[in-house]
Amino acid sequence: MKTLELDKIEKAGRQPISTTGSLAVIDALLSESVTTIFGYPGGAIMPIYDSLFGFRDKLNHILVRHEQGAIHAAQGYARVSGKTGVVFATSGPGATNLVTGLADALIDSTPLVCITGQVFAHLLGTDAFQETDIINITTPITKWNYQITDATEIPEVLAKAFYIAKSGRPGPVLIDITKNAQLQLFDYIGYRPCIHVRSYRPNPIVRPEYIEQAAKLINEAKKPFVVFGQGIILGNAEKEFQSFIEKGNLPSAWTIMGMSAIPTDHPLGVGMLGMHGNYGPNFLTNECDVLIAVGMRFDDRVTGRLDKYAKQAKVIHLDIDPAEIDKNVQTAVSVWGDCKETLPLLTNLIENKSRPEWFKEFEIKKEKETTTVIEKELNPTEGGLTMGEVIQVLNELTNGDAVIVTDVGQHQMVACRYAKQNKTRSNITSGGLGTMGYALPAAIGAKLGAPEREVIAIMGDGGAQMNIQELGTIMQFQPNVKILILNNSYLGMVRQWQELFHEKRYSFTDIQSPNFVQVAKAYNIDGRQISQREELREGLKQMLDNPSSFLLEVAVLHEDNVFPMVPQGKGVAEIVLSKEEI
Ligand SMILES: Cc1ncc(C[n+]2csc(CCOP(=O)(O)OP(=O)(O)O)c2C)c(N)n1
Repeated sequence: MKTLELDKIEKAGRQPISTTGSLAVIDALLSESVTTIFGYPGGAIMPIYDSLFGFRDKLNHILVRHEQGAIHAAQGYARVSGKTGVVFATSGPGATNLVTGLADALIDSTPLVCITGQVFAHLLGTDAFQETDIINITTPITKWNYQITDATEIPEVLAKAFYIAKSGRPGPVLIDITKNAQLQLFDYIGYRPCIHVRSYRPNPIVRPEYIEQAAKLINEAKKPFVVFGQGIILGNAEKEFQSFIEKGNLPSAWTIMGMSAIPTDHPLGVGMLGMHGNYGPNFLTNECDVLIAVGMRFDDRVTGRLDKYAKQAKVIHLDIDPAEIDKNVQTAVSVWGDCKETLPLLTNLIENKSRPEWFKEFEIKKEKETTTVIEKELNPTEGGLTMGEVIQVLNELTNGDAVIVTDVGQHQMVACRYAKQNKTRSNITSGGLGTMGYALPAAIGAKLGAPEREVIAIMGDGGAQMNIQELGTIMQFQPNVKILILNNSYLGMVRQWQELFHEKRYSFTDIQSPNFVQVAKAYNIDGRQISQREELREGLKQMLDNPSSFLLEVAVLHEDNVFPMVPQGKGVAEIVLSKEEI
């Protein structure tokens, strides 16, 4: 993009022009085609906000109600749009309020550039007002961070920040800029995007011999099984992945982060992996002969006890991050590379085989899960509402076209188990860090990142109260976000563990909530509370049909449990379908 500063430089015959550090920040954002910023101002970032004032028509700044809201909103924005999320925060408490979101974005590979203000350089290390050493605080939770104390560094450092955030395995970058650097006039010669950083290899060269070895293993396999993660979505390789599994006729299961990379009703999709994933894919991980992992990182919630994980299988791992290969699971063949590049090479070499017996095993397990768990969860006829039936009716009303943003807990697991999703980038959740309070701000960001899509935030009554202040952001900026609170009057997931593993000692998990509908109404957001089965469809319809944001609180069963479950410390084949089996 041609920016205003560049215009001036061209007019000046490509001579340096005198500009401030803060205008150079704005110029960097415009050059990187940033259109949306989530932020909150304060003393140490005021020069940047002052420069932003003149560019409000080009840069849509969303004033959140808490910096944690800003960073989760930027995450939601990045996850649905594939762009880099941008955050502004001031020094001290503004910056430390970003910590949870940075950790979340790092573990979930979300590209962010966070710009924090910092005290004047001459005050650094003096315990100045709102001084905090955000660089040391965030070093282990950023892909890269850097402090700028001189304006001349701004263009190059920001270019590097955007490059590092988005390239290779994406992640969050934090750039801390002292106030003097923001105010400083310097000779500016324009913004140059970064395309290379020494010793950083985000695009590895693919080695054909490993592709050949992987193809040979797949072609010889009797029971091949694909497990895939978010790498497919991050690599925009959904089509390549679908061609791969379709050509090989390979049963494929997703991690929570990989969900929606293929439609959830794809005939080769055998369900979700993980502690509360589906019975078949978890159990049969320990029956396959070749396990093909694509863009996933063998998280412990997926593997269960590692020494009991897929020991019989030869493992092929395709990943862009070499640090993930052989980290948790020993591979027979590793294919280091961008799966958009590696998958078509592999597809070329694999054979199409029908494997009726192997697919039958998945079907048998699915039937068992359906009769013992799914049927009761989705189609109860008496008693209180279940979370599953809420998701089931929502599927019918949205036809699987909505972006589902979940918080953390039982509702998250139930939503991910049962939501129908037709399009990629439809499942936005805090997978790796499990951050309660994520959903409401992330949904705001998701709506801004994909305005044409229906965005539904699904939360528990606990998590709903963790960033509830972001209703104020919705009131002011009017993103059309639907808010669905599944209220079981407990911190449900912790209560479930207390019931199953702590002899039902419910230690501080019964939580009181405000009248959520009244709270929403105080923020000018319409809402409704329902508790009866007869009201469910009509209540959800009212929410979806409302032309603007709407909060629907559904009172669900208080002590329902999410099954199946791979109990902590157990192997994936020790997955249980009910509490009696524990
Ligand atoms: C910030 C944060 N604090 C604590 C936890 C631990 N935790 C995981 S699930 C959960 C309960 C969530 O309760 P609620 O939001 O009501 O959802 P439910 O499980 O009932 O669906 C808690 C406390 C967490 N994941 N995140």
